[in-house]
Amino acid sequence: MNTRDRGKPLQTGGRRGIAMVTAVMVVSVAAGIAAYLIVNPERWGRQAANLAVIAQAEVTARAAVDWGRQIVHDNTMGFSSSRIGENGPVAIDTFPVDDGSLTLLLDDAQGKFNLNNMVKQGKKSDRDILAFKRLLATLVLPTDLADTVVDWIDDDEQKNPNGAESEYYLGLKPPYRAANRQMGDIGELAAVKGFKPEYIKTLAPHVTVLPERALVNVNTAEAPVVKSLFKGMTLSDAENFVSLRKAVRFSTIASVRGRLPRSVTEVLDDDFTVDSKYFSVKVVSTFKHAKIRAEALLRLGDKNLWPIVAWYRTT
Ligand SMILES: [Ca+2]
Ligand SMILES: [Ca+2]
Repeated sequence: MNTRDRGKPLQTGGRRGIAMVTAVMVVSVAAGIAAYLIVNPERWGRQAANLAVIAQAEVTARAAVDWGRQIVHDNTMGFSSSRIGENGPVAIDTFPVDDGSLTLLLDDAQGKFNLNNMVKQGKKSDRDILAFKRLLATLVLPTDLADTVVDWIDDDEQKNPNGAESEYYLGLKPPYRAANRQMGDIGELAAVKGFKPEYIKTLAPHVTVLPERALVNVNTAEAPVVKSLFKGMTLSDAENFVSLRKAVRFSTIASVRGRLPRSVTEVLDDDFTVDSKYFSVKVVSTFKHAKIRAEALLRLGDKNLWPIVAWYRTT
């Protein structure tokens, strides 16, 4: 018998041993549950009822998101004179449902600067980086933060002059690596070099992360973000621009170009958009004593269909 043959019975015996231990553990756990049910039937019943209530609140939250999809669909089909987000978020407050209520808040998701735009196909996009630096400057934040975000997102490990790649993050306690992929949540900024909590607090109302390159919609962006899109634009210019569009929305890129101040001399068609395909929906679902908070990102696709849910999460 060679070494390999000699090993087989031992391995089989080892598996049997593991199976025995597993079986004993399963029986022990089952016996523990049975004993708990016998000793605490009322408590078990309350816990089961609690889970059922929470599940119902969750189902209602998901139904509310579907309601939001329908509203976005109807709105973007042109049944309304203005798009969601152009006059602020659309709110449906405490709509009653059986044994509970739900609250819905719908908004345009492209009225903020999309941090993921700064990297195109894994490589940095200088024009978008400059736009973000202008936004940081307007908010009186260090412009170097743009370089660290770009390194966090780009797919290489080559550090930008003021950036940081895994070499830096691996020196932290606890160590971790640069994501080297698109950001999935704005909360990731807390892991990026240089982002103090107060910086994130200042920046958060003006930035977002969308799952693809998605331009800022100038019909919904606030003045600091509008200013960041156009080199040479002052904050006062941007505030005038926002006042103007509140009276009449911009329906074409050309109509925006015609309304820009003379100080803005260079504009490309893919610097901004006048229509959005991403919308956010926030839901609060209450059923009996359970409350679920959820949010979802909706993306328009086929205009005849409801938007798809890009992601859904409870918060
Ligand atoms: Ca990188
Ligand atoms: Ca890099």
